[in-house]
Amino acid sequence: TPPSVSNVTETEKKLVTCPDNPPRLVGPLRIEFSDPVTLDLVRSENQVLQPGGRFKPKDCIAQQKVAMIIPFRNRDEHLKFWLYYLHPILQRQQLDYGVYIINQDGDAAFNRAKLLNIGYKEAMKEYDYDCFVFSDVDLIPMDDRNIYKCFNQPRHLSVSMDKFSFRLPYTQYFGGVSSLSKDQYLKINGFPNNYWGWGGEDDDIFNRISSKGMSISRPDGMIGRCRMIRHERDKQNDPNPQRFDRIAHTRDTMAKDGINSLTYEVVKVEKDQLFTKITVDVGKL
Ligand code: UDH
Ligand code: NGS
Repeated sequence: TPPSVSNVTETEKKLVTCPDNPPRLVGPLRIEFSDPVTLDLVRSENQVLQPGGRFKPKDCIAQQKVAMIIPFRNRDEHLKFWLYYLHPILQRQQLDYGVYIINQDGDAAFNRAKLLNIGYKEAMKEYDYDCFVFSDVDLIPMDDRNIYKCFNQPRHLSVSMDKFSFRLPYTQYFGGVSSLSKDQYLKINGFPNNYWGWGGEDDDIFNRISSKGMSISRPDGMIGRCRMIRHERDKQNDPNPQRFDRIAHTRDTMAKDGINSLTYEVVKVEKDQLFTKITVDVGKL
């Protein structure tokens, strides 16, 4: 005879897949950057995390295993805000996730898209992720219903940024925060490795997606609101004069330039409670 309900202990309860609408979401969030936060404060508020900024819900099985990939160099103040706001959001979203800071070593020209490819590769070495969220370090969602997971089509998440008056700057815009499943990412051969300096790499990614017959999924404009932490242009990230020529030829170059041609050296791996920081030598132009 089956045990009566009262005899079933917590550990015997069969875990089911987490729901499409996570029950603890709160909707619109107050996001501000006037008072700085410390890593120790963020650590004390996120004691549920496993080393490396890893989390999985305990009362259900997450729908997706998501690697959060952040391209990074010398933005520690922004990173603290990102960790402060995002960790609790991602936990309410019931994701099985890890946070990867991909830190470009040295002071040659910044290469955002190559850092994102490295994040994909390094995260896959550690766990069987099926989804990748690529987020700039200075963008914070203003509504936790903007779920940082993957969808049937590549997803653009930062659709309504304060700096663009809460609108898309142009229809094809794919910058800021995006997500691709492993299959979607591999279908486009990952991202370009040869955009040094600022601009165009996100348009190249858009071109890759549309050339493979995929479309862009987006949250609605209210749920997709987000704030950017204001900053000046970084050193070694001036506009790349080659970017217009590059994005005009994505279709010809993408088969040979991407995750299949990625080369780099890992310089250092640091496991914090809040993140895994991987310092890499990406080479130079
Ligand atoms: N990033 C770094 N360090 C750098 C450069 C870029 O961490 O030195 C990362 C970071 O995650 C950032 C992302 O790359 O969010 C995108 O780079 P960006 O913030 O420089 O790009 P954005 O378009 O700004 O936001 C361009 C300069 C705008 C100057 C405006 C002056 N008022
Ligand atoms: C486009 C850039 C994108 C950039 C977007 C928003 O012009 O890389 O502006 O830039 N494309 C090219 O330069 C080809 S922003 O207003 O955030 O500075 O993401």
